[in-house]
Amino acid sequence: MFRSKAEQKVLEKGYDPARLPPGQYLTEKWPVLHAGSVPDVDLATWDLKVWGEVEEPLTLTWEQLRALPASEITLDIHCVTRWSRFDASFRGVRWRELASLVRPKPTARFVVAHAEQGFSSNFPLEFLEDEHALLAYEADGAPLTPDHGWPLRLVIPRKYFWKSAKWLRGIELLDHDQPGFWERYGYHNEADFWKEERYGF
Ligand SMILES: Nc1nc2c(c(=O)[nH]1)N[C@H]1C(S)=C(S)[C@@H](COP(=O)(O)O)O[C@H]1N2
Ligand SMILES: [Mo]
Repeated sequence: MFRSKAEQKVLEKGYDPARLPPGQYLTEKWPVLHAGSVPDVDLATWDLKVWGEVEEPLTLTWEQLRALPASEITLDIHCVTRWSRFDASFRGVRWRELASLVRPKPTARFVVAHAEQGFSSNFPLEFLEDEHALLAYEADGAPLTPDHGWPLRLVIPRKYFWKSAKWLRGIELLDHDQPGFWERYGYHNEADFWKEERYGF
């Protein structure tokens, strides 16, 4: 059976090559990728807002967020620039902890994640409800570093990693889809890495 160089490397490292989506290669480092600069964040004034199609809009301080029950996930992450990292682990808060506070309306079907400096990303609400989705403040057993999104980043499964907004400050629920930052620049709206939905609609 023919295997690409990228698949051979995955095999050599002892992983199942079926974990590597088309057009990706495995990296053991964790590359840093974003538009703009790493924001200065002051936890004393930081907050997280949840609003839109919800019964009870919410603003959480850092202490309030950290007081919510924590969960851990492990998943493979895939950047549209073709690097993949296996078994990335994150610790943080599941959406359901916030959902029980804000109570999404039945009309809530889509999400816009809002980050510092105007970055945003969009996806259907079911991806936030996924058991592998997280609002994460730790990665690989340590607090997020500033360049990976400290103090809080999203982790959205089954989509290219650009949907996983770093420096998260808000979750907006909508009854319609609304393109985010990279989506407006021509990145694919769905971003399913198994279907290679990289650019274009
Ligand atoms: N706020 C913000 N989040 C962002 C981005 C960004 O430009 N700004 N880039 C995205 C992209 S394209 C990728 S691949 C991942 C990279 O996360 P990492 O730097 O932790 O690997 O962050 C995503 N989240
Ligand atoms: Mo990316």
